[in-house]
Amino acid sequence: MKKALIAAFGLMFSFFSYGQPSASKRQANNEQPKAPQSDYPYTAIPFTSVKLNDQFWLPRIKTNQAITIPASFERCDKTGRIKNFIMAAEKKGKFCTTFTFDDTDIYKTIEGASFSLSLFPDKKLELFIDSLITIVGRAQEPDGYLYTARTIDPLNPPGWAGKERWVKERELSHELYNSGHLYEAAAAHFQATGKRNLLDIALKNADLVCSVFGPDKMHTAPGHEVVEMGLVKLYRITGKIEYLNTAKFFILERGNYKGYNTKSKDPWQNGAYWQDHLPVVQQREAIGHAVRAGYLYSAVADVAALTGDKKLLNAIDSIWLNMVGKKIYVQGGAGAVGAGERYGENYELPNSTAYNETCAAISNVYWNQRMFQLHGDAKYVDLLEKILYNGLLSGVGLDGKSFFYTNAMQIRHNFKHPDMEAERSGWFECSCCPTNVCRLLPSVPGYMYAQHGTDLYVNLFASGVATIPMGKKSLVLEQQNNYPFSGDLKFMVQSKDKLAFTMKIRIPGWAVQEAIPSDLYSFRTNKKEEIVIHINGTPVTYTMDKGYAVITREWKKGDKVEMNLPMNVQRVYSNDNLKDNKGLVSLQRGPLTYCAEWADNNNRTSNLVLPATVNLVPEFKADLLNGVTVLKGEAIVIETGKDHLSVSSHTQPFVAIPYYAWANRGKGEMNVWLPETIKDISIIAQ
Ligand code: FUB
Ligand code: ZN
Repeated sequence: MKKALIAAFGLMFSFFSYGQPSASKRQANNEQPKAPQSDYPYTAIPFTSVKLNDQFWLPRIKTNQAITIPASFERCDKTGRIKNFIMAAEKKGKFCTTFTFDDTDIYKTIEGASFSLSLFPDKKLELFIDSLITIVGRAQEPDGYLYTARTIDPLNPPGWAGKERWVKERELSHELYNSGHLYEAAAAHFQATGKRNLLDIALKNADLVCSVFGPDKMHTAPGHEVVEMGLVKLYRITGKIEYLNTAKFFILERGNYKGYNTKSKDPWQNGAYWQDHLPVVQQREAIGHAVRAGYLYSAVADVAALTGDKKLLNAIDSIWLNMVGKKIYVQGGAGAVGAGERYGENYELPNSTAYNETCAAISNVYWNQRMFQLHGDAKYVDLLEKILYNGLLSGVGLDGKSFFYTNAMQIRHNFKHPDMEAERSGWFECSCCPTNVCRLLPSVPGYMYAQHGTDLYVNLFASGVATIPMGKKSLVLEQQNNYPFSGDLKFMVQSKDKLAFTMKIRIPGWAVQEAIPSDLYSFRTNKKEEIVIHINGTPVTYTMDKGYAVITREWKKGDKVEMNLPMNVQRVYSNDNLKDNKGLVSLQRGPLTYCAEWADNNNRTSNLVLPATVNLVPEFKADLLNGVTVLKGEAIVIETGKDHLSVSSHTQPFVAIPYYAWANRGKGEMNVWLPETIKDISIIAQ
């Protein structure tokens, strides 16, 4: 299989060889980034400083490089996404894909490939990206405009593009969305390779965008946010203040459009679909299209950090509280409603039609990381971890080339709904999710550590070695564990210099009986177990600060910190306001949400009852789903008689698997939530 893919990759490479990097490509990094006036107080340690050797993330990151990224480039080619750029360069032909944002699949895959190159250098991949960048560059118009949907045939653009540049930006065109993903890709590529070929294309486009939009220029709130985040990244690289100003301008532009019907409840009519119903500083609720929302909230955090704008900070803090308290599924999925791919009302979290777009989970990881960087509080990392291991990771199959666009909470054999995917697909007509996965996975090690003065934050757990600057010296810190299946954690100082600093190790909420940092979900028991920390074999006293165990000392080579996070099987219940979950229980162990899948439960799960008295026992199965801990017990099965006139029940062995691993063994039923008792039996057809 691997050989075949490498061969396919070689073919693609020769196919694109006309686009070899031009001689004008400049290697030099001659931009002099200026330090911003203010910034995030908590600085993330870059993913390139963390070398994983764990059994969970490293294999996935490698699969991403070996399988997902080549498959994604191949699919961009086969579906005509690359042809669009070639036609735009030649100014002839007809835009040959469906969506005006299809260019972004190439940008996102380049971004993911660039991140991946930083971890695993690969000359062939680097050259292939260069050849693609040449094609992208040729499609750019002389003034920097880059949008194949219009450039191919400007007199006959597809309907969504609008007759003229930017006229449909607010509702449909995605011109600035395309720009945003270009900037993000360019930043990643420049940082990975030091090459300016994509960066120069992006800067030329950004200069155009900044010359068109602004207080004395064109006023439009971008229809699909992400350009704001992208501009911030270009600002960080170049120090050019216009990029930051334009990002802030776009954020403040929201809520100004006068054409909405403010009385309407319809999010397209009142502007909420685009988070455009109110000025951002007045917004208090996670609302509208969930991916757009996540990118907006991330950018608001960026701009608040970089400008010190307190009103933006207040808004983003309130929106976060609303999201975590009323609008997130137990596995970290967001965006409950399929019509508009959007957040529902408070506590509107239906299981049968849960939408939970993979991109929404990804955008939520970006947002929570930024919230942590603003506040240094472990609760944001608790949520990030929940999303990462569950609602996001379910979006990619174990094979690395099959994906979910929506992430279901339950699949029932006789319930069909257009949004409910029971099977993964290799690609989608709107293929934002697979290419977003490409770029998220290699950056996972970048969420593990952060610094604030002499405080080192250990946020995520995975075996590997991190090199972290400490003044003029460096700390080399090794983690050894078998997370997320075991809570046995070891942290070893490997650097030779003695270093005085404070280690702040996140004690996950789930380890101290907190299902989520709100009252939306809770565990059955409140009994907290004390978490004992040993240093070099001796228990130490420590204080807790914002969810972190705080240990200050002079650290020396060989120092070993050990702790054991309790990995009890937890029964999770919902807030009473969440009506869809009345009488239902879900299961969690460590950071993992579990589900029951047909393959382990006699082909059905929608007929299972899991009484509160059932003891669930974890068991590691090395040969199942690439190695998972399953939960075993006994469930009650409700069955209708063959005569269809009687009902009976019996017990049956019950197995739950980690939610992220479902739908890797064919199509069938799945439930995250199960009833604990039989309250009622419906005999009305559903
Ligand atoms: O509009 C661009 C992308 O397509 C969105 O982020 C996804 O939700 C999908 O609609
Ligand atoms: Zn998506």
